[in-house]
Amino acid sequence: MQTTVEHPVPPQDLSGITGKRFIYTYANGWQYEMYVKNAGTIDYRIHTGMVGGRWVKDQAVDLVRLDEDVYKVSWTEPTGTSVSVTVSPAKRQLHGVIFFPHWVEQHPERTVCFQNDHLDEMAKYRDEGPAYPVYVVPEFAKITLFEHVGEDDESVVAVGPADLPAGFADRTN
Ligand code: FER
Repeated sequence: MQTTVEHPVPPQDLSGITGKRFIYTYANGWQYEMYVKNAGTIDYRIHTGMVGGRWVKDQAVDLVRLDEDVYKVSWTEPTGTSVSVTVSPAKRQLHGVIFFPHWVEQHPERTVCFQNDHLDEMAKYRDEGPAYPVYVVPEFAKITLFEHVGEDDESVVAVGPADLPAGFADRTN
């Protein structure tokens, strides 16, 4: 069905992305893992890159289906970093745009932790800034692993990147 000015929202069947875990490597070499826990929440781990070692549970996101096999996940972190990721599961392709506040570019190591245990600290850093100039990182990525693990499973992302079995992020399918 075509969209119209009165009805601009295309069909929103999210079953192709909810309950999925995927691991991907951006063109700049940064390797990430996202678990779409449900239609409004992700857990994730950052395996390598500027903030490699960082991991987060229960990040609230906006998730939409743009088209057949195209989804967009967007959110703002407690650090002030904003992210918008477009995912094409069947094509195993992804495009992310990360908008880092200036303080994260200056001190990326401050955000490398299990963020849920440091929410007050992150909010303090965010409010101290400086926020500007924003460091924008737009990159394509290849999805190297994509699997259905089911929704709302707290065991999918339960430990930090450093505490995973050897080779965990290198598995492909
Ligand atoms: C991603 C890009 C960036 C992602 C998470 C981030 C889970 C988070 C960045 C940050 O807070 O430092 O693809 O996926």
